[in-house]
Amino acid sequence: MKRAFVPVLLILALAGAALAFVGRRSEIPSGPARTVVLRMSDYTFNGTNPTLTFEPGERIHFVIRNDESSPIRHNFRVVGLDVPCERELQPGETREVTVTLPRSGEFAYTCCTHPGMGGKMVIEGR
Ligand SMILES: [Cu+2]
Repeated sequence: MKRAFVPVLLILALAGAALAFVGRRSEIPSGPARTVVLRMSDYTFNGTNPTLTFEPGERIHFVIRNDESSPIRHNFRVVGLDVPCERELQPGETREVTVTLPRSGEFAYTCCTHPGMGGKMVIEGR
């Protein structure tokens, strides 16, 4: 009697965990963060200061690298998100920061040292 009971409980527990996981995935993209690489060179991000688009509530792992070939220092921030200016990056240095985005909105990413250097981040609803 006891021997049959334990596997049944185990199966029920596993099924419950699977359902909970599926339910969560349908609401918000979760799991590992998506990596977005931004290279700072010639006073731009990725050459063109592109508009970056994201999904609501997405988790993003930003990798910001100073790729200048001359001794120009840069400093990354996102206005309106919890990504403030930090210490300046020397050429070759990298800063990594992970954020969970809100459900909607538009934000500006920029270099604290060079205010004209930067672009837009747009969260696209469905
Ligand atoms: Cu800069």
